[in-house]
Order: sequence, then structure tokens, then C-alpha cells
Amino acid sequence: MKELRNIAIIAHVDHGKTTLVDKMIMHCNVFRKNENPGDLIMDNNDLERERGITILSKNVAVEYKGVKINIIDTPGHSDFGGEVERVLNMCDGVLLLVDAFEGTMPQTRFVLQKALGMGLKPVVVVNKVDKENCTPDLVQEQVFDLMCNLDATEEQLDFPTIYGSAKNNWMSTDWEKPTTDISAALDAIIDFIPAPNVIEGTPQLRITSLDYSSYVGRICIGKVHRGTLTENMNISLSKRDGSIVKSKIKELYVYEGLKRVRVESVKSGDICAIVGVDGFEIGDTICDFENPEPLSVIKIDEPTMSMLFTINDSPFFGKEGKFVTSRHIKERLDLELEKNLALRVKQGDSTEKFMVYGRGVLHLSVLIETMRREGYELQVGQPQVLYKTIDGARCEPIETLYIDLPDECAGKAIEYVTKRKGEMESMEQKGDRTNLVFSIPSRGIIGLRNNLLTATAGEAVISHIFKGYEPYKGEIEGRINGSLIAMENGTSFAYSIDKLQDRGKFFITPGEEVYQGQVIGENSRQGDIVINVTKAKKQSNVRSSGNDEKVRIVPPIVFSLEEALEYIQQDEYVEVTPESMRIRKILLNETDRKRSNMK
Ligand SMILES: Nc1nc2c(ncn2[C@@H]2O[C@H](COP(=O)(O)OP(=O)(O)OP(=O)(O)O)[C@@H](O)[C@H]2O)c(=O)[nH]1
Ligand SMILES: [Mg+2]
Repeated sequence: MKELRNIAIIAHVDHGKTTLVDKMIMHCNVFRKNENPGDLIMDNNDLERERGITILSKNVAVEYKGVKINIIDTPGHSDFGGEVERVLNMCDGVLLLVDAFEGTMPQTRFVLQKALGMGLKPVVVVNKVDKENCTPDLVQEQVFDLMCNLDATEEQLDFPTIYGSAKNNWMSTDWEKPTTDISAALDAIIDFIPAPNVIEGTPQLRITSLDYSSYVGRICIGKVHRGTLTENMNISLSKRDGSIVKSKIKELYVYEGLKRVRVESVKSGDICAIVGVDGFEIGDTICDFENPEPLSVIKIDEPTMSMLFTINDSPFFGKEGKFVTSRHIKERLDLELEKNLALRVKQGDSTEKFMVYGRGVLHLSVLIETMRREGYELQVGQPQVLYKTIDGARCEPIETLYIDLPDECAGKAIEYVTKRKGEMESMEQKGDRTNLVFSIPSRGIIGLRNNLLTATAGEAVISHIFKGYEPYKGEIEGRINGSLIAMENGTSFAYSIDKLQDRGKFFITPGEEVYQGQVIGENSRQGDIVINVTKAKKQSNVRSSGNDEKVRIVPPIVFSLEEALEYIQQDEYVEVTPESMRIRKILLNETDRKRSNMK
């Protein structure tokens, strides 16, 4: 059999993992001359392309100098950290990418810690050395220190470092000596990362990941740990709870370039995809039919956050969407549960309400965004963290928050984070920037990014990572500014918006349709107010000296879906339809709201 390597590419978000995998694929000539794959071949779904982030980890394989390298590109955002941890089970080594300017970041630490803990050998790539004012040597030292800190073994500390610029398509052992391709990184992989252990015996494969196809259903993915799997083989599926289900492998695939190719058998050490095994869960083992010997189970992430999903019942419902009923939403959520591992769904207190549990705002907003693109309409409530009772005490999720920002903004940021029950753990000066570390309830982080970015003119670099459950830290003040609420259905007029500009900032433009109870702006003060933007100027025969056409209206605030979700109050929904996103009061009628407030 060909020589083999199994690696995962891990890093903090945006440090260039996908770009490097792309370059590896191109280098190994997966494409014929006349095929033009375009940018970021790997981030292949629409959302990934648009946002420039990886959402799902992906398997590909290249052949380099006669060695087959299975490469897993992983997502860098912390909501998907559990996914990275899981796929590491298929690998014998990792390529740790670090940005030569930003250096090691919280998610670098998290993924590296997991990889080292599993005994994987790292190859370090200091990427983006083309960036101005970057410090590749310092970053290399920083990585070494971090490894020591994380109790790397002698062998792991002996890692090679490659420098380069994935974007500019070169890697080198010396950052001051650019090369013309990325072969230095591939060489390091085949030289330093061990080949997988090949174990003879009855077959064993731990299901580590899954894929979904509307034709064949769920597909299991994993590394053959022991023995050989063959097509049409009878197998036992050993479940998490210890039970054993008899099953059969219908089709077997291995990775080749960007594709999966069907094969008759797969040997110990290689990563494969299997069609035909029903009712499996992640962590189950596929093993010998007669004599099943399960492997240890792997842990799956528990959700940390929930949101209420419900049907769209705003006055504008059904204008844009194809799927609008609660049955549609339920079916779509059920389908999602088949493939979205960290997701849970529970029926809410009525048939049209669903509590959807996930790993964070991004995790859930990706689902919402996907649904709206498919033609769904829905409304979503304020994100809620999940409390737990531990030893009789009410506990809440706590995260470590890292903020890197210019010195002069530090005071403002500290004040702001402290208000949200953040406790400072350290403060460090680095050039003209300050690094702040806080411990803060997850609740406090919802909506924080926006405010911090505004307070620092976009200069702050913010990241956070789950730390653990701790006793409840007490009430956190919500958004202080109230909402500006539309008084009645109609078309907004420039004239009336202009007159009301001193009341706050608007989310709508003149001429936009609004409805009663819609949140159309942010009050510059506390408390909600109802305003009338659909009132036209009185027509009169006398041409006033006024400046009718010349009203100057400040451009509206436009939220992204995540921003809107983090922005809304408890008594508000985000209404999501294929073309639009609006914020509204759950109770559209002012009298109803007043009555409910009195309760
Ligand atoms: N200057 C510079 N930019 C780079 C380099 N490599 C990647 N980038 C840019 O960095 C951004 C992020 O790159 P990606 O490859 O998507 O990063 P990623 O690590 O896959 O990100 P996630 O999957 O979201 O965690 C893109 O805009 C790239 O063009 C590099 O070597 N130099
Ligand atoms: Mg990526």
C-alpha cells in the first residue's frame, strides 16, 4: 500500500488554514490544466464563501512524492471547537498555523492543547509573513512557549517550523528566503508526521464525523483503526450505550483530491466514508460481525445556548418565503438534526414554537441564514445561555475573554466589560497596544463585540473561549437604550424620519414599508417610544421656504443577522425572511405591551 499521512490543519480563526489547503491541492495537481477552480475551493458552500469562514471541517487528500496525505481543513471559530477536537481523532499529526502578525490567539491555544493532549505531533507554520510589521521569529518563540506551557512532550517540542505566505503561494524554512511554491510545508508533513499505525486483526472504525446526502442519507466518516473493511461486509455497530446492532457496509469510499472515490476495501490507517450503516451516532464503533470489540467513545459537545424559533406571524408574513408553516419549520429542523451534531431541538410551549440549542450565536445564526436562503420565513427570540444546577447552586457558563486594543481605549473597554460582570485576570502592555484578559459570564458577551468595536473605532481584536460553569454572577443590565417603535403600518416618509432624527438612530430608510410594533430604530435614551414615521407632510398651496427635498437623513444602521440576534431584548424577535430581516416587538400592539409589563 502507498505510504500514508493523516493530518488536520488547525489554527485560530482567519489565520489562513483554508488558503493553505487550497494551495496544497493546486500544488499536487488535482486539477487539469483547463479547470479553473477559482478562489477558496475548499470553502465550497455559499455561506462559507460569502463570509470567508469555514463552517464545516472537510476531508481532502493529495498525493505528494508518492505519499497519500489525508488533510482535514477545520473551522477556526470557537463555536466549532468541539468539531475540531473530534476530527483530531482521525489524525496522527497537525499543522498548526499561526499568523505572523497576530501571534498565538485563544483558539490557537485551545486547538493546540487538544492536539498535544492526544499525543499528536505538530508541524508549525508561521503564515502571513508578507504582512507589514509582522514578527515571525517572535511568533515562533511564542508558539514554543505556549507548547511548554501546555506540557508538550520532548518529542512534540522538537517540532519543525515553516514560514511563508499561503496567500502568495510560498512556504520556506526561512522567512527571509521566499520560495516559489508551498512544497516546504508538504515536505515537513511527510518528514515529521508519522504514518498511521497499521494494525492487523478484525475490523474496527470509530465513527468520528458524518456527512449527509439527500440520496443515501447519513454517511459515516472515520479512520480504519484495525483490520480491513470491505464492501458488502456484515458488521456490528457498537453503540454508545453498549448495545450492538447488526448492519452491513453497502458502499465504501476513500478521499482523492476533492472527491470521494468508491473502493472495494480500505485498510487500517486510511480515512474512509461508509454508506449503508443505519442508525449510527458519532462515537459508535463499526466492528467485527461475530466478535465486536468497541473502541472508547468520544465526547460530543453539549449545547451552551438556546434560541426560540417560531413561525413568522408579522403582518408581512408569507410575502417572500415558500416555507412558512410550523410543519415546514419542524421538518427542516428534524433534517438538520441528522447532520448538525451539536444541535438539539425541543418543542416549545406551543406547536409553533421550538427551542433550538446550539454552541453559540454563530452556530445558530448559520442555520437561520441557511434556512432563509432555502426560502423559509421564521422569527427568532433573544439568545439565552443554558444554566445548570451544580451541587444545589445555580451555575452559568463562564468564558475567558481576550481583548487586544490600542492603549487609549483600554479604560473604556475595562469599564464596559466590568459592567457586564467581567473580572479582569490580567492586563499586559505590548507596544502601543494592551492585552486584556477577563473572566466573564457568556451572557455578558452577547452583544459585547458590537459595542467594543464602536468604542474602539474598530481597533479591538476580541475573542473568547468557554471556560466552565460557575455560580451565577448576578443580574447584568441589558441594552440601556430603548427601541423606537413604529406606530402603524405604512410607508415611511423622509420628512417624518428627518423630524425624528434627534430621537435616536434609525434602522430603516425612507420609503420602506413598516408595520405597527416593528422596531425601526434605537432610542437615544432609556425606554421604548412609539413614533410615527408614516405621516406625510401636510400639503399646502403655499410653497414654503423650507427645504423639502433637501432633508438630510443619516444612513440607517444595518445589522448582520448575528448582530441583530445579539441586539434584541427579551420582548423582541428578529423576523427573518428570504429577502429581509426586521426587528419587532413580540407584542405588536402598544396596549398589549403595557398590559403585559404591568404583570
Ligand atoms: N496577507 C496574507 N493574508 C493571508 C495569507 N493567507 C491567508 N490570508 C488571508 O486571510 C484570510 C483568511 O484566510 P482563510 O484561509 O479563510 O482562513 P481560515 O484559517 O481558513 O479561516 P477560518 O476557516 O474561518 O478559521 C483571507 O482573507 C486570506 O486571503 C497570507 O499568507 N498573507
Ligand atoms: Mg477556513
